Amino acid sequence: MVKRDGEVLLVIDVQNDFCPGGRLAVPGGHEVVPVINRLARDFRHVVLTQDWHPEGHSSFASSHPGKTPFSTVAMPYGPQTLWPDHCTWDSDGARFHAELDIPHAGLIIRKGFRPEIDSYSAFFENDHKTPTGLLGYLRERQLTRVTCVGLAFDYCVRYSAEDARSHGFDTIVVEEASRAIDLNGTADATRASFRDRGIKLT
Ligand code: VGL
Ligand code: ZN
Repeated sequence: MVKRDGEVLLVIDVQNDFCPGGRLAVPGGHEVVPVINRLARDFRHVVLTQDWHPEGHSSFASSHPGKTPFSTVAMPYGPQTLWPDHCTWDSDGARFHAELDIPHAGLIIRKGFRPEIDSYSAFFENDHKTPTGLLGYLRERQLTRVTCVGLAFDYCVRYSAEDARSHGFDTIVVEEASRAIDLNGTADATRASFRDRGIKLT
């Protein structure tokens, strides 16, 4: 059933590096692809995001001598988890999964391209201030209900959904179309946060 005009599907970071074989593989990450392809057919409006980092990005453990992936460092904007190098712009790992098939997607938002700041949310970078432009796009297009899917459930999907909700969008996350990294309990913490904020989990 085709959704009404105010609805948008936000497809987060379905990129090779987040799928098995990639540099920051999310368990079962590739399994979301057919689910999202099917879901997308019901939406007139689809936005894709792409994690898009320069070489030597400050979120990479390799940029911090002596640090290992999945540890935390203090950044000017707050604590930052360090990751293996991933989604370096124009690399194969940064490309969308080859089977992602959403030709009618109207916008691709790239995020994390500033060397000194990471961006989980599709709306704001990790300082919670630097905008990606998505908020203005959705408002100008009069899209008021956001359905979030993709990778990873407990990072980029979580922060995108939370920002959508806190800016007044009716917000839904389809768990079957998402997979978690789950670093020490982050998947459960995400479900609890969604409950507290009125984000619907289906
Ligand atoms: C993501 C960690 C680092 C994500 C992106 O897409 O969830 N996670 N960069
Ligand atoms: Zn990243």
